[in-house]
Amino acid sequence: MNTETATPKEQSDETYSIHPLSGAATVAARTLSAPLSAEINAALDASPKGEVAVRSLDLRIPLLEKNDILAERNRGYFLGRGLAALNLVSSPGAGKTTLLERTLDEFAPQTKCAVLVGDLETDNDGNRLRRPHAPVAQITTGTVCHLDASMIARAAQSIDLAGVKILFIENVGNLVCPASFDLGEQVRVVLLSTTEGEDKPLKYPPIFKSANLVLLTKVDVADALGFKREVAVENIKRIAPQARIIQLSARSGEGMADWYAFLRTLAGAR
Ligand SMILES: Nc1nc2c(ncn2[C@@H]2O[C@H](COP(=O)(O)OP(=O)(O)OP(=O)(O)O)[C@@H](O)[C@H]2O)c(=O)[nH]1
Ligand SMILES: [Mg+2]
Repeated sequence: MNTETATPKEQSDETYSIHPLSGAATVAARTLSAPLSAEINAALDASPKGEVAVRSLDLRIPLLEKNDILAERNRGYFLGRGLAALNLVSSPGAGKTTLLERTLDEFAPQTKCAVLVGDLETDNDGNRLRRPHAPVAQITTGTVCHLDASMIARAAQSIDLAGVKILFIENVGNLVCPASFDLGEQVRVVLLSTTEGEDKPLKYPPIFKSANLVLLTKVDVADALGFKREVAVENIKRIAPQARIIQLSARSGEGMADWYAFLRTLAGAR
């Protein structure tokens, strides 16, 4: 039973909300994105209704570029703090939270980690991840099918990042939408589970093309499912030759040492 007291849900004028569940920030962090965000939002408000989606703004910042600008600010902020941010993306249920639960138990006691986790509704994943030694905040997006850079900027300020070397961002379970949204991460990790079939890299290429690392998860049940690991690896290599591949199971522990070695290298490089 976690003895920490959850802080009240943060009020927001946005449609999403952020709930620091453990390791909440005790002092207000410096504002990360508000000034730029306000400037861009003012320009958006000033634009005639319906036009913003199809033409450049006066600032010559198309709509999606707003996210990219905020993502670059996040990246600089994370680098400046000496932490590595990983964006974990996958279809629903590929095993993101289970992997992070085990990682927080086995890896985070030596190397301080924090987690921002996104879901449309519920604090379930955030509560699964709550540990006394790891700050965790849940972002509930409402109807939005992905996290974006402004959500991450606000959520990162809601927890105490002092001493944190690795910041995990568990994205909303979705193999399509998160591909277009840079969060300011250093490493994009795409999870493909054995329960999904070997062909997913071929059918959903954008997300795999954007990966730095692909984790083939739930390998403990591969044989029972008739899942052909070598075919999946071949498909990943075809679509994402740039990505490193690690096969693992957060249940049996197979491959977890490779994952931790990857994280250790990342943390050591900060
Ligand atoms: N056999 C097996 N099952 C696993 C493994 N990892 C996760 N699972 C199971 O897969 C289901 C989904 O796992 P989660 O960790 O909740 O998946 P998720 O990607 O966080 O799901 P969303 O956040 O809803 O997208 C759960 O029933 C887990 O117990 C694994 O390595 N092996
Ligand atoms: Mg999850």
